[in-house]
Amino acid sequence: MNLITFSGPPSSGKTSVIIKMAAQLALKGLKVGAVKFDCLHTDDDLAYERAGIPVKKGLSGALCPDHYFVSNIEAVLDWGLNQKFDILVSESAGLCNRCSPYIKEITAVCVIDNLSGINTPRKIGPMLRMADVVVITKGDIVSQAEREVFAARVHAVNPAAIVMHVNGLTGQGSYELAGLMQVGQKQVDSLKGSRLRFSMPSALCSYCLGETRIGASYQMGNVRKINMEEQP
Ligand SMILES: Nc1nc2c(ncn2[C@@H]2O[C@H](COP(=O)(O)OP(=O)(O)OP(=O)(O)O)[C@@H](O)[C@H]2O)c(=O)[nH]1
Ligand SMILES: [Zn+2]
Ligand SMILES: [Zn+2]
Repeated sequence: MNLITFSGPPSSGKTSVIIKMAAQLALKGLKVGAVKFDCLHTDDDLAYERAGIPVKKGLSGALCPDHYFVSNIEAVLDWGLNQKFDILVSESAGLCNRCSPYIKEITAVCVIDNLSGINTPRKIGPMLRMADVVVITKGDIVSQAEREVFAARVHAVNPAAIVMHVNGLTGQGSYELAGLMQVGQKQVDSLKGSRLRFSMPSALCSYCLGETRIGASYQMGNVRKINMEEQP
């Protein structure tokens, strides 16, 4: 089975793109399954079901969804293997701009949309910087000039990535994406010994553990203070 990890900011079009891509892969006789990792709520499972794609979902609650992803991806992989999928796609809510769910040697796709603003590529960290493929959506609602500036900003942050334009509504570009996903894919039957592409920063402070009180005496662990003097 192939494993592909998709990530990207909220509402960037991940589910839409994955569903359009899966339809192209189904035309080639490939069985695709999906898993959605999110924080508090998702209806993506319903969208996948409507599209005839078997799906599991996991909600991380108070944890960073990317940390939760890592702790659960092996169980999900086993599910995919039992279901005999040809391709298992994981979709992670890109809520934590410090982290990313990408694993070395497992194809990593970042979905980012033209509407998010031209500074977004610089803000979203390893999710974009460490992706193999960057899919840009919503090109239909911006001008050609905006599309070009946005793509150039993406390229500046991740020059090694293959950048593709996909319309999540019409599916335009999904044929090419499906083709790309089949190139050089490795069969994964276990993630034993695999490593993340990026060591996720530990943010273990009192507030990670549920503290609500404000004040220095409640702040323990990994606490960092803003330098007020350094700034004009
Ligand atoms: N105009 C336009 N709308 C799009 C495109 N791709 C997705 N959308 C719309 O954008 C909205 C969000 O799309 P989703 O596919 O749910 O995005 P997502 O990244 O999976 O969202 P979350 O998983 O909730 O973070 C939906 O209303 C889609 O119909 C596109 O290329 N063009
Ligand atoms: Zn989604
Ligand atoms: Zn995180």
